[in-house]
Amino acid sequence: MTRTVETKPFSDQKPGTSGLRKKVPVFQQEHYAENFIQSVFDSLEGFQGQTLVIGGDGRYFNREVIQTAIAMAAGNGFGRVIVGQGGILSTPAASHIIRKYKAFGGLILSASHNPGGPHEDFGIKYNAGNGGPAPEKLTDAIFERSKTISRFLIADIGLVDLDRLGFVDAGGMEVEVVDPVADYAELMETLFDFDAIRTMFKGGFRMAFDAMHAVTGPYAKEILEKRLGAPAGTARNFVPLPDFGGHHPDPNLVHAKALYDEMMGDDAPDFGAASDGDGDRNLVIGRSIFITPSDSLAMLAANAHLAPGYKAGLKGIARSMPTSGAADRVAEKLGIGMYETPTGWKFFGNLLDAGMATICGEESAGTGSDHVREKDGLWAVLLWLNILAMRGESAREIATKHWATYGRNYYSRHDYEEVETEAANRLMTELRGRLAALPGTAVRGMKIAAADDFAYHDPVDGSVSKNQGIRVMFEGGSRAVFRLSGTGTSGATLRLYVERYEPDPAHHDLDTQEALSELIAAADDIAGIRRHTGREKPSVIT
Ligand code: G16
Repeated sequence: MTRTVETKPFSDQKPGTSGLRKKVPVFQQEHYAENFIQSVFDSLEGFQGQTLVIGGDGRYFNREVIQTAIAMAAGNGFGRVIVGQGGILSTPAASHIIRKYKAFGGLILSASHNPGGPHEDFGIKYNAGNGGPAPEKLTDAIFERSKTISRFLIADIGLVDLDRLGFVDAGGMEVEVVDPVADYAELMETLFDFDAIRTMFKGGFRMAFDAMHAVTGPYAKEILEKRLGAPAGTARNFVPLPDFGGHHPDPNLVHAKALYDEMMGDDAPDFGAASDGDGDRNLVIGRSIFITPSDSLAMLAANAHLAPGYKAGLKGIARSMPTSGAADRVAEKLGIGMYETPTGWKFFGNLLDAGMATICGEESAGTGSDHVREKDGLWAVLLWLNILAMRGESAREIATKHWATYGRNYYSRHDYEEVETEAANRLMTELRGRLAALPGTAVRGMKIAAADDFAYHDPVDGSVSKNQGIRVMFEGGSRAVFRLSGTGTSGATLRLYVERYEPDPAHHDLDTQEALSELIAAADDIAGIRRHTGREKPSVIT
C-alpha cells in the first residue's frame, strides 16, 4: 500500500558539485532524506514501470536510507529496483549497472571522500539513464522542487533483506539484490589485458592498494588478487567500514600518507594506489614518485592505446578547468580534440555521449573514460598496470620520459578548509571586482596576461555555466585559479590551484612547492588569502 505523507520543505537542499552532502544529523531530521528523494522523483518524467539502481559506499546511515529509497521507489511507481548486496555499489559500478541494464537512473548514497560516522558526512546523488551525474538543469529543478515540496509517496513494504542475492517482491515492485562487483569486474576484463598484467605479477611485480576501508575493498580483492593473481595483502584496508576506520577516505598525500611514506621508502613496492569512499577517485604513486592527477591524466592518455579497450585511439580528451594543461599537450600531439569544462564530472557527460571525448580527468584525483559516465578509481589503476606491463618500465621512467617529450607542468592545489563562509565570499567578490584591472599589471615580476571568471559553453547542448572559478593567467603560460569548493559540508573551502610550465628537461627534477613558490606568493598578493581568511598556510596541499 502506498501512503502519501505530508511534509514541509527544507531550504538547504541545493545539490553541490556532486549531489546533496550534509552532516548525518542533518539527514536524520524527520523527512529530510524523503524530501530530497521525492524532489528528485518529482523532477523526472516517464519512470513509471522503469528500473532504478540504488547503492552506496557503505558509510554510516547507508542501509537506512537505502530502505527508504526502495520503499519510495515502489510508492512512486518504479517497476524494478536493482540494489547492491549489503547496500554497496561503488559510484563507477553503479554507473555501469545503470547503463548495462538500461535503467531509468540511479540513486547513489555517498559523500565521496568526506569522513563518515554518526557526526560526519552523508550524501545522495541522482544519476541519469546515461549513467552520469544529473546535469545542472536537473539539479536546479530538484532544488526548486525541494523548496515547495508538501508530500512524499512511500509504499509499506517492510525491510528488504539487502544481504541475500536474488529477487524479492516489494509491494508489486521487483527488487533484485546483485553482487556489487561481478558486472564491474567483467567490464574491466573487456578493457584491459589481464593476461599481461597477470604475467607481470607472476614475475614478482609488487603493488600496494589502499582501499581506505571504503567501497573499493571488495572490488580490489576480486580484481587485483583473485583475477590478476596479485599476492594476498596487495589490497589493504579492504573491509568497508561505516566510519572508514575513523579516517578520511580521501586518497591524497595527507590522508594516504602511510602509503606515500612506504612508496618513498627503501623497500617500496613497484606501484602504489588508493581510492576514495565511493571508488571514483584514484591516487597513483610509483616507487619514489608521486604522479599528480593532472599528470596521470596526460600519461594515461598518451599511453592508452597500449590497452585493448583503447587500441583504436582516443576521440578526444576533456579536463576540468583547474586541472593542469599537461593533457592539452598530449591532445595536440595526437591531433585530437581537447575540452576544458568546469569542475564536476557531470560536465563531461555530454562530451562522452556525443563521442567527442574518450578520456576525462580532473585535478581532484578523478580519471575516467567513456566506459561509464563517472570517474573511476580502479579503472585508472588498471590502465596504469596495463601500461606498466606493456612498457616494462617503472612509473618513474614513464613519467620522466613523458616530461622530456611534452615538458612538465608543475602543479599544486592548496586548500583552505572550513574558512568562514563570509570571509571566503568576500575574497572572491573583491577579486572578481578587480579582474578587469589586472591584465597588464605585474606581481613579483610576473606580468598578468589575462584574468577572468571561467564560463563554459557546452558545445553539445549550448548551455552556459558561469562563475566557475577565477583564472589569473601570466605571460609565459603560468596561472593561478581561485574557486570555492562545492563539496564541503561546513564553512567554505577555498581552493588555490597553481601551475607553471617548464619545457627544459634540465629543470624537471625540482621540488613542486619550490618550483611554484613565487607563483603561490603572487596568488596571495593578488587575492589576499591570508588577509581574508586569517590563515597563514593551507590545510591541505596536493
Ligand atoms: C566531486 C566531483 C568532481 C570534483 C570534486 C571536487 O568529486 O564529482 O568532479 O572535481 O567533487 O569538487 P570541489 O572542488 O567543488 O570540492 P567527488 O569524488 O567528491 O564526488
